[in-house]
Amino acid sequence: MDTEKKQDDEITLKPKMTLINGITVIVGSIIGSGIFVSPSGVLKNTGSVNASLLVWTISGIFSMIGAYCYAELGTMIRKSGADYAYIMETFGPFPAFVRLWIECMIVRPCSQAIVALTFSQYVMKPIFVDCEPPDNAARLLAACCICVLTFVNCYDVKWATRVQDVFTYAKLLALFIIIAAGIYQLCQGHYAHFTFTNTKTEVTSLALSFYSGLFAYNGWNYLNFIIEELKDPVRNLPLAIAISCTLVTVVYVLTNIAFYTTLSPAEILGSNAVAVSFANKLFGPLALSIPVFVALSTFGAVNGILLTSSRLFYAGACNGQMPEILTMIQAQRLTPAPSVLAMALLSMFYLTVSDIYALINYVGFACWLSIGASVLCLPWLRWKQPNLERPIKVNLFWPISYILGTIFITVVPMIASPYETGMGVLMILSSVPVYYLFIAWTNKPVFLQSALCSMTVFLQKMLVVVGKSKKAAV
Ligand code: LEU
Repeated sequence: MDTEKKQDDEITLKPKMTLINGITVIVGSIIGSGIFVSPSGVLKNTGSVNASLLVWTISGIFSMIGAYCYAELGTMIRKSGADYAYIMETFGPFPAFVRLWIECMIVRPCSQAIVALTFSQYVMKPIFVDCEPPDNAARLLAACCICVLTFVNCYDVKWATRVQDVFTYAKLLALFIIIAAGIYQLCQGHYAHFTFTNTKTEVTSLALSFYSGLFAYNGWNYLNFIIEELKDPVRNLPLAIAISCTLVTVVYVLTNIAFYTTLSPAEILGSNAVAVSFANKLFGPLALSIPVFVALSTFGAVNGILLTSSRLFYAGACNGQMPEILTMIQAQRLTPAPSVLAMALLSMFYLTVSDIYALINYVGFACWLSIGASVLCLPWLRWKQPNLERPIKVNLFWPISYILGTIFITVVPMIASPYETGMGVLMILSSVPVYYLFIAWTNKPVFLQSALCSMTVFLQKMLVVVGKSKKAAV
């Protein structure tokens, strides 16, 4: 009885998410803007339609292999923060901090800003039919989208997962409509574009085509970030991963096939909103529904990124590698409000950067490299800690294949574009002074410690948040 009461009093994130919520978190995070904008990026670098379809299929399989490895890691190390927790457990605090830094400070907020911008551009498309929407208006609307979702995520985890569910169904519906139209087109004999003509053979462009494809599949590891909130994770995590990754791969490949039944390679290359061009050709007056669906899709993806990324901040703070305020949970709503707000503020900061697409290129290779490093934890832990309980044990063939794939997609572009790589390396290196100043330096002068402490208390009062198990102190 006492224990129950103790459990009741403890302020912590509760496992509220079911299998279906888990699937929608993954599918809803993966499907965002990529399937609507990446087809041109993939085609540009492969040269032919059939080679593009192969890249889309292989990217899906590659993501599935990664996700399968993450199922072993996630059920073995059941901690929020995923990659960060695995690297911490395997390689220690410094590499884990570097991973946390790249992901929290650059990759996630940048991706969120990009997806939010795609949202606002599609929302405004029906108003600005013949021209590009004004840049500032797009950024402002993207900020509004982030603010609304920040409120939802601070208010109730249930609401956040409900938003995720509804928008996932909406985006799947949009893709199913496109696929059905594609099947109809195929039955009418429209398959003239499916050839290998003009396929590029340079290794570099092949690697770059995978960058575009993999961006669209990115998000398959997001459920691992919030595993502490998933009910029965040993059963639900692997099931959710398997169902979502298969679904997304099939849907993405079929959607691309549908695009190519109707649009020529030249038309795809010339369009930065492929789905809209497709709909304009086939759906007549109903074409307007597609930008609406794309807007819904990206809105849901922003929610997925916010929901999962805030837990990364939270996990980092719980390990003493982020400010203490981020470990705190809103006393009445039981949501990690400070982490959600931190993520939202950073994303809005990136909305003010003039060329955020360039920024994400700089860190693209770091992103895949660090996911590869997390997969490396799997064989490493098998070797170093063979007795850890592993509810799922994958064949070592899979992590090794994934790591080889990672080496290909990171090393080749590194050699081909040293400038982007240099910028990426600089961003990674910026974590070193931060680590030594704020984390490794433990005996800071008293005035600095008390200043940091008063700031935490001030923010704590402002946000009405408390640390884990400290309800009585409120
Ligand atoms: N896969 C997502 C998309 O296509 C992006 C990712 C960074 C969540 O928009």
